[in-house]
Amino acid sequence: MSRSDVDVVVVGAGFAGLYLLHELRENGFSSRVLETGDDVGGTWYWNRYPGARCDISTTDYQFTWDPELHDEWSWSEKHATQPEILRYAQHVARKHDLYSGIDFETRVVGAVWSDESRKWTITTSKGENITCRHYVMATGCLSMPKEPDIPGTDRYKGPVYVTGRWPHDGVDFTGQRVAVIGTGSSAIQSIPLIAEQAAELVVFQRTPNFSVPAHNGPQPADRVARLREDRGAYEAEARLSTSGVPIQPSTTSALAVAPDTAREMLETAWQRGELLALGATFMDVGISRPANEVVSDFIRSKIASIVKDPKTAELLSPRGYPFGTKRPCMDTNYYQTFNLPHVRLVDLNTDPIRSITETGIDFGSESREFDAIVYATGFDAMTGAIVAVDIEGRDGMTLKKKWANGPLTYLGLTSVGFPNLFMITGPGSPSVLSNMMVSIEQHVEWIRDTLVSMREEGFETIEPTPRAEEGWRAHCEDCASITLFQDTNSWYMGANVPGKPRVLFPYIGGVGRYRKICDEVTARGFLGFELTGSVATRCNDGVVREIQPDVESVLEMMATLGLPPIEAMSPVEARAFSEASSAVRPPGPAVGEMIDGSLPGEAGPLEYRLYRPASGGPHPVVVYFHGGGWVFGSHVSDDPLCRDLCVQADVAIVSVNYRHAPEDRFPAAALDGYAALRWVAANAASLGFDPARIAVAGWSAGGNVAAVAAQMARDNGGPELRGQLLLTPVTDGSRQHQSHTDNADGYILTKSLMEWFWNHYADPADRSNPLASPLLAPDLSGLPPAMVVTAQYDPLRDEGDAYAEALSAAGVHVEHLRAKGHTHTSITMVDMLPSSVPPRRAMASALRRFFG
Ligand code: NA7
Repeated sequence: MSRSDVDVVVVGAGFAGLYLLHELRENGFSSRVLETGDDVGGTWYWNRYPGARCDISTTDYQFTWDPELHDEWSWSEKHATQPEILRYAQHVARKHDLYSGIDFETRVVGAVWSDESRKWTITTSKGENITCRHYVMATGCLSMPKEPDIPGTDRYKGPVYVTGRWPHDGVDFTGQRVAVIGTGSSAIQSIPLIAEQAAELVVFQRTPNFSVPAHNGPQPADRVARLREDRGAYEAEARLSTSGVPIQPSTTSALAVAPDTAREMLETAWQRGELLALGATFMDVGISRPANEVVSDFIRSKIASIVKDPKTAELLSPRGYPFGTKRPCMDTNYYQTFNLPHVRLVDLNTDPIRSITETGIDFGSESREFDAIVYATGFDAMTGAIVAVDIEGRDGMTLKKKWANGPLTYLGLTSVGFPNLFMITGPGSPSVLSNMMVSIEQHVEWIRDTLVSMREEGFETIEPTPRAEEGWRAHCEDCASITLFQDTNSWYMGANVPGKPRVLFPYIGGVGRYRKICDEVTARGFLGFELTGSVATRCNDGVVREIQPDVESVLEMMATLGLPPIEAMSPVEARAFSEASSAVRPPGPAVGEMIDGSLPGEAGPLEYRLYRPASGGPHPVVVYFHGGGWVFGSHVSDDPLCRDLCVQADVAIVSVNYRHAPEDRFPAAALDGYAALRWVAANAASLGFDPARIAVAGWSAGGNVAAVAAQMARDNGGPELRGQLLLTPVTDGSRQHQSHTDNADGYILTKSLMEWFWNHYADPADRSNPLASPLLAPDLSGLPPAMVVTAQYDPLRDEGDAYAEALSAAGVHVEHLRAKGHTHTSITMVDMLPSSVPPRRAMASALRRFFG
């Protein structure tokens, strides 16, 4: 085969390009690797600024695919310097004869797909056209320095240095007046070393960063020991971890420990000198602002204890954004450097740069001369290098145009309209939120296995489907929206480059989850991809992940507990089990007042709990019915949900117990529900409620009781209701709906558990009675406005949907929320699942609307 027509063209000879070249050769694919630089190394080739180091320990930041490397190469430090990592890359390239497969000093200037030939044509800076079946961008996430967006940059006559394009023979700042603009990782690593040489150093800071000490030295003893003991297990754990470094995830909330204990735990993490240690101390640092503040406060206190001038310490202290939502930094003596008399910090928020001048910088009310200016202003991250060249896919569409509002990919690996184009650590993959080595190896192996599989099956093209790509975008957004990342101006969000779309570019669901998803895509016959070849075409269209990521984590955690199915228990055992589970959940928000009492039910007293908001009354009131399949639960079993609705909707809630089956079967619960509603309405004024504003609400079987109570109120002369809020309600005892099959198992409420509930509650003959199955009522007109919430992964989904549709068809005003990615129980999990907040917020808004 000629060099101008190969199976695969790879752009970039960093760690990704090197490993991919090796794997392509091993598997008999012809290839060309094109590299702009004159040597291998990628990031570690370009970023030669003083102090450049990897922030991940050398026990973890190294290849695993060649086990011999572990014996041949020994790292001299815990965090390797740039020259050492570059030597490592060169060693790997020499050992595996990879230099011979790379065209150096060769840039790609164009790439065009042809549907006719089913090939890409790549044009290089050397004027060569190379055709290839597959085109892989191994261009790195932080390889395109950001254009300087500071006025007057081209006026300055002295030497200018950009951290990401540092001169190969180094720079001597001895005796010079130096300006450093920027305080990200590159600046934080280089400033202490530049300060050692410079006569005067002025640091221009726009946003302070959180930095933790590297405590560099030998490799961490505990990790070395684990590697020696069982390297395979260690590496496997890294691959399935959250960030690509084996760290046991915390199960402790930062808010659940005493402040002194939290400090001690954080001090231990601080002393470890590992980038991820502080964030991993508590389970909720990334998702809860108050929990994050515990860590942020700790770091600020450290800064205050290191930096002698309190004003400078305060300027260096990040405020207003959560720890971890901008890339945290690691340093050696960064904060200490500001104690040196010749080092000064300028806050650009109070003293902005007016202009770079011929001889220095005009800022605030000052003009200063400098002998050198260092731009440590960062990168056009994640997408900059990919869209730098117009990659023209099908129908003349370029990736740049397609991504104008944010990158659209399937798995961060591929994109619709660009057949046979692969990105390594592309946007939509864990990439910069992970140990890059782990993510690079996973992507290389996935691409390799995909190409081998296509060749074996006679396929020539692979391209994701629009549905799969949109599904992946939505999943990435679901993952991002439960974190604190979205409110911070970071390069993760594209916020550092003017005009760049604002989305979270990397996938934040975790390395392990991501790997499992990619493996699942392959195992399900390339789910979400269309494959074509001269012999066949195949398309398994679909969305690989729709469940909310935090809901999935809870299900995974529960699966590991191996709990017995409730339907194997007696009702008494099931009640005890339900109470025990309730005892360990977060309580929910504080309300103004809680009063327990009893009211007359249909056949005797019923307990209730009244939740009253702290605001002044009289409040509208919601009569609430708990879940528990008519068998278990009580007036207090949905306590967190009731508190949440009370606070968010600013309404009073009266949560009512009702008689339970099997002791009291149908229609006991329905009759008690209606009796309780009548009693609350009759006593509304004396209880401090607004008697004109009453609604019903309920979850699950309680949703059934609420819906039935609303029908009974309509048919029996009141009370008049302003609304009904039904959360994943039971509406139809026939259980013929498709969701009972689709979601039969695996989502806590199972098909067989639902059957167990019905068997305890009602005889088959009774189940078609509208008091058991409100969906089967002959007439649904004249009912109060409704909000019906159904969950995608709930056996009851379709009967809830059907009730919403039937109400609407009968002329009832209905708000119907289909909660994507949720289960029967997840929306009730207050303070446990961030993804359940929006549906509950919508429920509270509906209550407010009911009451005007
Ligand atoms: P970063 O982390 O993007 O840091 C760039 C820094 O430059 C940051 O402090 C920026 O402030 C600052 N900056 C950028 N533009 C300007 C302008 N116009 N004026 C003033 N200050 C500016 O890049 P690094 O190279 O340090 O690190 C990149 C990654 O490499 C790092 O996270 C590791 O993953 C390795 P801002 O915060 O935007 O206000």
